[in-house]
Amino acid sequence: MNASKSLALVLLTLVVGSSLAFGQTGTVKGTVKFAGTPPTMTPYKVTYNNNVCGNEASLDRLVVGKDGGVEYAVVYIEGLKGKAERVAPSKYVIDQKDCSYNPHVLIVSHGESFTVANADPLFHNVHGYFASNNETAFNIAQPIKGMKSVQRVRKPGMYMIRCDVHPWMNAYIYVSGDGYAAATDKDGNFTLSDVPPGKYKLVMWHEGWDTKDVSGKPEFSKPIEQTQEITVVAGQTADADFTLK
Ligand SMILES: [Cu+2]
Repeated sequence: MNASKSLALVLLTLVVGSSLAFGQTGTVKGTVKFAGTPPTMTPYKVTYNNNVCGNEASLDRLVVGKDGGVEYAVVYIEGLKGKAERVAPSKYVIDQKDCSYNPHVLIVSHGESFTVANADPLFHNVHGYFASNNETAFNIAQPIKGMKSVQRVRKPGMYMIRCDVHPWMNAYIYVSGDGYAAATDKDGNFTLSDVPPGKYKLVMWHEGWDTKDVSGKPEFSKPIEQTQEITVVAGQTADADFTLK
């Protein structure tokens, strides 16, 4: 076989192979939206470290974009375990800048590690809690600007992160990012791709936004969870929309 014929054969194999793979799985796509006018989120008044942290901090509890789309909701398929992404911890990063966590919600593949970085010239500690019972999962001190720490999270589920020095700093890590979990974008959109056909329970988790001040530390209301049944058909897209109010 000459070179151009064998190249054609390779290309044909690739095309057939990828279309088969495409045809065997489906997609789940949808939105998380806020119905009506969202409540006004009061910023936290910062009274120290103002040169770095500013005078007011957003708690990022309810972030509503275009057409009521809600950012930072987590959508996942319950009980479906699949392709955990095997990637370097440097791909999963929570940065601390201007006394705020970025991103506010991070999805990490189960069994993997993530990096926390400190871009601020002051002390932050990254205190991770199991969201299920509020017990400490990890606690990392980062006193110096430029520090990076790698943390492994073996147990799947939701983790909340707080800074004990700056009580307004809060973020979430959802561990199980095996392709069947996603955080909504700024307009409330999510996509789960390469889902094997079947009937599933789709879960939408949102951290909740009611906040009360307890001795200068914001305490948050319970997260909101909604579920719906979905049917995934090979080569098709199942739509799933959620509404918060
Ligand atoms: Cu801090």
